[in-house]
Amino acid sequence: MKTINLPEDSALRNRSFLFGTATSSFQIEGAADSRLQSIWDTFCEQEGKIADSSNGLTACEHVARFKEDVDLLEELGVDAYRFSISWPRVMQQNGELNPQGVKFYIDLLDELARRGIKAFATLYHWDLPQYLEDNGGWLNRDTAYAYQHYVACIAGALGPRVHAYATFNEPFCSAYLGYEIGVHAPGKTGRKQGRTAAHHILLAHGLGMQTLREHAPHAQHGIVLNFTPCYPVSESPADRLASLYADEYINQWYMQPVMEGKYPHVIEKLVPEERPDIHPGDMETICQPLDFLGVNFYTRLTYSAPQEEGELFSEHEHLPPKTAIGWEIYPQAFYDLLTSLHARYNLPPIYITENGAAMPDKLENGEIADNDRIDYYEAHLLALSKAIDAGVNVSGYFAWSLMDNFEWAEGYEMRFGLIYVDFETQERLFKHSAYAYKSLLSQRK
Ligand code: IFM
Repeated sequence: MKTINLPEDSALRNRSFLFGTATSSFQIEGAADSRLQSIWDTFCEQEGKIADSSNGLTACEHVARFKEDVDLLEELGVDAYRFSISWPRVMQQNGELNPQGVKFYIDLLDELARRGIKAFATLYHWDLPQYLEDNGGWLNRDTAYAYQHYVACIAGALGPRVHAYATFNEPFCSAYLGYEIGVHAPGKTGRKQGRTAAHHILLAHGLGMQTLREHAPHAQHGIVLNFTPCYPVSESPADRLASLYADEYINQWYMQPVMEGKYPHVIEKLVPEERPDIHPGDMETICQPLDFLGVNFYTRLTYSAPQEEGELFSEHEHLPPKTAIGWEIYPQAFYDLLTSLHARYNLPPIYITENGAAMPDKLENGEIADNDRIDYYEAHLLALSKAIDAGVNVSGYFAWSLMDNFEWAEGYEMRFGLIYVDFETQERLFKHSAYAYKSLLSQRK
């Protein structure tokens, strides 16, 4: 069986470097009848939004099978598990906790603790309660305060069980994909909407950080941002400028406010009506000290000068080689990203909170020989190892994902798991990549 090979002296071969796997609530939990409706339930009900017309009602039945899933984590030998808390599962519409939902997470956390696995909980991984969306969702500033209330309630209820909290997972996806180009829930479009949603989510992050410091002082707190590094297609000044604007619009729009309390210069390129409404004090609230920065990395994109009036850049198709979801495999960008963030910002310790690949897995003779995924992991872990050698402070790495799950607009067609899930029978099966990950983890010194 293929293995993941790293140099003998790699920092990743040291036991002090934390390894884990990641999931999120809507993608795995199922048990939709015991929680409020979320914006993703509503989105899935609309025709043509999800590639295989599926939904998250059942998913991986994780609520019913969480003990079995924690067994799998233990068998993999991970140090930590990153999951998300479903706001619509733990809160009721009247603003009070839902005891049944809270009990599920307490049971999960206690089970993880029994196996010595650290819990990394994300407080928002895209499943906004639908009743809040009915009031404007992230376009409504009040949602940031509703989020703060939810954070205070759940952090208090879970007590000292959580090792690290992330306020948000990938605000770019919620704001841009959900409110600007409409390919994710709630499916709204328009630049003003996208920028407004981003601002309110960032505001909620800042409020959430303040609340976590008060209600969960024992834990580490941070945020998880996704980065798609931007490269110019040529060295021409126009292409380089376009690529810079793309980076500011897609990546730094979230990073710079969180780290430095300001939006990147590209905001000045937007007409005033497209800019978010920033109230006095907002940027200071957003810029809270972080215990860690979560970095999600999958791929890069290339850019050239805009073709049309009003555009800032022109984005190109992914180049080969690609994963099953069509994203370029370019591990050099992972190294470039980490070293450039390190050079530019005064960073807290980083966790790589997601990295992985959808591959065209084939179940043959009861096995999935996903050598392509093993190659992906090896190349990216190597890039990470080199970035650490170059001085970047990275404390841990989470593979996305523990198991195949509901891949948003792609439904169940894209499989990112180390563990295969048969969605008919809910049987779980270690892929060869899971054995390779397990072997890498067990050989640490
Ligand atoms: O499945 C998603 C996850 O929910 C957020 N980050 C990217 C993954 C792969 O698309």
